[in-house]
Amino acid sequence: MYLPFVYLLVALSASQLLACDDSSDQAGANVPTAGNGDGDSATNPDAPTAGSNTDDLPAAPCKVQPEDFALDQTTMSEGGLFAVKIVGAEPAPPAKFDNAWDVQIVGPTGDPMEGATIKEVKPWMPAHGHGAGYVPMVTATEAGAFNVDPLYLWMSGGWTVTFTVEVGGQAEDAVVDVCIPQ
Ligand SMILES: [Cu+2]
Repeated sequence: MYLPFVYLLVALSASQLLACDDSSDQAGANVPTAGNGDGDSATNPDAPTAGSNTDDLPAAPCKVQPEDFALDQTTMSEGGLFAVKIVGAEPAPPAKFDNAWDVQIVGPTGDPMEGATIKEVKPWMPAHGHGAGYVPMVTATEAGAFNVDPLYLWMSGGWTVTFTVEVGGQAEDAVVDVCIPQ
């Protein structure tokens, strides 16, 4: 009974160490996603690895199209508490690899919500079950306004970028769909 469990632990630890090494080589200051407390991160191929052949993976379908992306587009949170408004994007529309966004957390009036804080920004490719490899850094620029960098969308296809935001002691998610072209 014990041996397989021990082997699993060793395998998980080794994969986390490898993920950390990979990420620190590529982007000094950024914290790798593996080991940030997501229970499933150790078992997901979260970061691209050198020499991995992503051509073998099935295409990740897009819910939206690249040309649907527009600055000032808003995405409502799941319970209607707030919306994420993308007021700046580099590049626009989003492209493969590095992206950076300026967002506002807006209320029903469309104005930035002063007390809003972003708890987490999580890029995810649902079709393949992996993330971006780097935890985006969130920097408050004004009340209710934030810079998010990097959004490392390293594969073409459909991604979600989930914003977990707290306003007045309540937290909700808003899920922004992105399509990265070839
Ligand atoms: Cu993928």
